Amino acid sequence: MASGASPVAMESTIFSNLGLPSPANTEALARCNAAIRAGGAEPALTAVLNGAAVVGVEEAFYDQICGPARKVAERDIAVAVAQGWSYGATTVSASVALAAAARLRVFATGGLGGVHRDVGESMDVSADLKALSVHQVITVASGAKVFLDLARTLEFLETSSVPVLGFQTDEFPAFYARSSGLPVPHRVDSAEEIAAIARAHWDLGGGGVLVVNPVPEDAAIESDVLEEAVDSALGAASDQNVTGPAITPLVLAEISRLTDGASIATNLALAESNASVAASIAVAL
Ligand code: PSU
Ligand code: MN
Repeated sequence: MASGASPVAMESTIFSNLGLPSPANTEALARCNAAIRAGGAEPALTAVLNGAAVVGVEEAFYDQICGPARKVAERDIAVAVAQGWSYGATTVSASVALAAAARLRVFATGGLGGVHRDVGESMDVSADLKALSVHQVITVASGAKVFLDLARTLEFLETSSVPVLGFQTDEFPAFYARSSGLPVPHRVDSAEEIAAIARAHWDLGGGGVLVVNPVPEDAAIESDVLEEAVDSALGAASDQNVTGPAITPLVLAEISRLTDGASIATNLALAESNASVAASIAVAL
């Protein structure tokens, strides 16, 4: 930052054993880094490593990043630091909090956490949504993860006063699929437009801005195939009585099994595309 680089923050959960299987996780990290650098920006991976909250993990730690982790949401950062966890993998909420603390303004991820479909019973709403409303960071994601309740996730973002900007799209993307049938409140077509909106939002004391970028067309999964996989993955989670933070890793792994690994290639492509869009926004800012 001192040398004038435009940093783009990233989370580590997606690259750990809680996100993508090996070796796809190593490939994902390399592709996201390359996409950010190709866009003229500088990657800043976040994690808790050996009790230190890090923004800008050095390459020497990549083996650790792509290995076994404990999941760290925003509220867990303090615990992981004080207890000296060897590897706490940051979720979106933790990454956005750390990015803001280090004065980084742009963050790229795959898919956001959000409102779970069984929210009526579980009250499970990801801390990602609250972090987005509080911290002055632009998050670029392919919407929220498709096994969530996307309509309620959008409602929650409205209640939290988070501007939701469709990047070159009129629809809220469905993570592995380009379309959810839900309109975005606003469409934007350039990085400069996003930078101007974020500056105006921050001038008014606003928090985060969400930019949603659909997965590239050639990597998208057909919506009907996806819905079937999601239904049976959620069924498996409920049969195994998995709840709380363990749900997301299990459901992602089940969808990968049910799509014969297709969802992994899709996840890599969308993360890379989001990294590239985030780089252009960081440069524009
Ligand atoms: N998107 C992915 N892979 C992931 C996640 C999102 O493509 O592993 C992770 C992110 O770290 C996100 C977290 O913040 O899942 C949400 O978990 P929860 O629903 O428990 O808040
Ligand atoms: Mn949750």
